[in-house]
Amino acid sequence: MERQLVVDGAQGELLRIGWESLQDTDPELAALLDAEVGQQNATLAMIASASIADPSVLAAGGAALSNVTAEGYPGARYHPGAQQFDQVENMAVERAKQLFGARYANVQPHSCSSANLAVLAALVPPGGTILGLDLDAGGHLTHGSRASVTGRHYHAVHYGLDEAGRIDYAQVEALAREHRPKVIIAGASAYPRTVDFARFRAIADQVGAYLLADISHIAGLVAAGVHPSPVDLAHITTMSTYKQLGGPRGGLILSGREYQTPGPDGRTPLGRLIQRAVFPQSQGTPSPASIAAKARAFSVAAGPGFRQTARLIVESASALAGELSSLGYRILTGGTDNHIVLLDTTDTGLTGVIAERALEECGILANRNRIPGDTKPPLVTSGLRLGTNILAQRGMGPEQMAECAQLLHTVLKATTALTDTEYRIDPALVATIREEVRWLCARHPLPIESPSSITSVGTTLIGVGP
Ligand code: DSN
Repeated sequence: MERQLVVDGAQGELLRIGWESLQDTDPELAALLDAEVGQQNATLAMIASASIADPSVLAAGGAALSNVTAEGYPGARYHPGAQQFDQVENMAVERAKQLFGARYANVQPHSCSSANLAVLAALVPPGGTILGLDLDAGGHLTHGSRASVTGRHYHAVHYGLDEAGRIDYAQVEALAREHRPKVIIAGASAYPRTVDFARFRAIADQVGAYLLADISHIAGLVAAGVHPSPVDLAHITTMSTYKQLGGPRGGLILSGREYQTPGPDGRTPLGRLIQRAVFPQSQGTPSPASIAAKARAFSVAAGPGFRQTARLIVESASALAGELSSLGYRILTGGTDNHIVLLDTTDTGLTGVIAERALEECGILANRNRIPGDTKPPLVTSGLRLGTNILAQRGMGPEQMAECAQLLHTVLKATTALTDTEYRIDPALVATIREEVRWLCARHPLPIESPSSITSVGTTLIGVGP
């Protein structure tokens, strides 16, 4: 009789046994992991590059599939034993294509930085010219910053923003005509406005460049149809899967109607070039459990709940920008079209890093960010970047943004800078704000929150806990 290979619930049992074993054998590590869940529940996370993974995504990422080593692609592996993994990877590819309306997907990149490196390696010879948004204007390291290999191995030229803080498309065009880049990169890490991918494509066509759209920050909005999609406009689209997609740490490469367009050699289709550029040219073995988690996340993102959250993200960010403006803060570009609100901290007398640290003490997470014309170094900065991804995942909408803005305002107003990095704030006020934040979070629990943790936060606050 054939041996039974399918054991219902085996993976779940393994996760349960694993957790029990961790608690028994490594209580210190288990306690840290537990504390992280508690902290995420009780903290107002406004990190623009973060989202919360559904528990089913976390479970897939912890699967025994992780034990499979299989280089290559489904059906063409360099190791045996990839029956399940082949199906999982094909599933992830198909789900990614369906979610974004793409014709080609590569789910193997370990991050979007890896994805960008692979795409550039495929399309640009060493020393070739690339054109991307300047880091100080909101670009990303892998868009040609000198701090990244992309700024060292390629001749990187940068466009910036106009006086209103919007992408200066006239400058993009002028620089493209002058430098004839092989690749133009459209994408940002700190840009609160809609990106005009059609305009980028028109410029790329004028100079015979490939257009790479890096949508890491707005992947969720694009998937939900809340931001215009670049997938059929750009030659290649890249993204991280965790920033706004609620997926695992990882990257994704897509191509739409250009997937069969010839690469720089005039022959090889882009899709085939990218396959090779990821494996074997820039990565070895893929991460099978991460790919399973991506497959799950793409499925979650295809659901109606995700679209609703995406709309809430944008409406909340806009409301937050409005509330902060009325409290007297200078919001870059005067508002936002996406999930990002950029605040200039100069008028508050605080640097970005002080604002970040004072807020963190009070249970609010937002990170420092350089702003155009910033005179402070990257570890200090004059800006604060806020994001509404996780607020919306908590079910918060525009009606909660007055409360969030008021919490931010109370902390920033009560903070006194002593130097660029040192500050003073009344510990009693910190304690009060922390409780207010915990209470707000308890009223809007995360998808990862268990009923018992909701109760314990609530009872602590009303003082009837043990
Ligand atoms: N790119 C960084 C950010 O936007 O925060 C991290 O992935």
